Amino acid sequence: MKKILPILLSSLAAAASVNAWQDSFEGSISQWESSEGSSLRSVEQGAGVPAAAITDGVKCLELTGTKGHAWNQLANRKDLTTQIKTSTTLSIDLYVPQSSLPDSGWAKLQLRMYGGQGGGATFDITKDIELDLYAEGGKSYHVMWDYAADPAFKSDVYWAHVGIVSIASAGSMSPVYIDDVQFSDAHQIEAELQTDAFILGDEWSLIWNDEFDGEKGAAPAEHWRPGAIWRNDGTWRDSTLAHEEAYLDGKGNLTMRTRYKDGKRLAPYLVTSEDGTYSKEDSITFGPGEDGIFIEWRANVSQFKAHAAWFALWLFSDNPYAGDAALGSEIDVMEYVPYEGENYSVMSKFNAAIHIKDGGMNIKPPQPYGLVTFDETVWNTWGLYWTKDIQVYYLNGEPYWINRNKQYISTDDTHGIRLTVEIANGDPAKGNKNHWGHAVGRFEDNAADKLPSYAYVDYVRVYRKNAK
Ligand SMILES: [Ca+2]
Ligand SMILES: [Ca+2]
Repeated sequence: MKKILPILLSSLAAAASVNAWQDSFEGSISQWESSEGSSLRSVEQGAGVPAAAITDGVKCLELTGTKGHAWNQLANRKDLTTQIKTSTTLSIDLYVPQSSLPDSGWAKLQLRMYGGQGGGATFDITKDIELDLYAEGGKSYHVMWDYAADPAFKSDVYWAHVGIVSIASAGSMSPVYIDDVQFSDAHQIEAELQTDAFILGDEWSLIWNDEFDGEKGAAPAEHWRPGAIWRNDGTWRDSTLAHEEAYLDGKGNLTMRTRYKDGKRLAPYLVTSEDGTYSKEDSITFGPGEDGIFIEWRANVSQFKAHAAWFALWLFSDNPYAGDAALGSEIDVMEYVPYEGENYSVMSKFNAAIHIKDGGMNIKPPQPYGLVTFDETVWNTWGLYWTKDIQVYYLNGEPYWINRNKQYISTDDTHGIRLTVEIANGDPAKGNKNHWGHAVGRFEDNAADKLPSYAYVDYVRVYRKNAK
């Protein structure tokens, strides 16, 4: 017990302050520096300031640029080295009046962070915020930047600065407003969410599950339907939809097999809903509801080693990428993309992400490249705790991603659960790389010990927090 106690105490202390540092511009702004081409002032509610510019308290910071359309560092702050080194995430509220923007062309703001050990910077990283020129009157932007996940970020520095830069195709780009600047550590979390043990309490109920019990070789239950957003010929990317490649193993698991047979790359792709293609009666969908939900998958990819294929546990809306971006979000809890080359291996890593536009905007866990390390040789359990305000992603009961970025948290209940295998051969014109950037070659050229490949799922369980 003596050995455990200090760890327990330090984790409780960490949980006590989720947000390590905040400036809401209610007091002095003397630590914020203007540049040659900019000026700063604290402004108050009323006083001609757009109401949406103040998101915390009664004041915010107004940044005025004088350099026209050129690159312009509007503000800089030099006293946050410790916060930068010990946090992972910078969040900031921005408000940009439409009158500050060019009539056409483009404009963006940039968060900039740079630091070093001596005179020169050893890292200099930025996050772009593309501004909407056509938002009537102006627009608010709540920005979260997991800067520590940027591979170029270095925490072993003696100094580090944070700045705000404006760049536009024309116009003065001013004024713009900022409020509620926070540094936080994405690994810190409220005490009750530090493990997934809360689902065992009286406040939670199991509302849906599949334990995959049944006779060996039997098809999975009917609520697992074949993916339907496939081409008319039953193919998707380089795979052929093969529902019969998903079957029970007779020991309480679903087997998902992928193989090359008769010139086809067979892949099972199981969904509980699809793009409105299946009727409401034939679909099962989930979302955070009013009180929160927890979705849990137990799976094993130890026999899933074929390059050019990947296995995923995820959720997808029936109204994908349409209307309100958050309604269409794709929630990739776990994507296993086995690959090992001369230079690197991702055999022991999985990918996670949220996409709110197809092929476009996404966010990832705060690990480098968004990749989470795990033991791919054993069974693992993935969990998603999901309310309208937060998503916590668990691996074997420990959070690997805490997403508080509400822009990327869907609040609707239209998300079907998916267990999928997909295949994309390498493109000879691009060094045989697939769209993950891995030089996978062709699926059918995998060594004999990798084909067929198998992923196994022990269960999928969904819990809902009881209404108060
Ligand atoms: Ca404020
Ligand atoms: Ca089972």
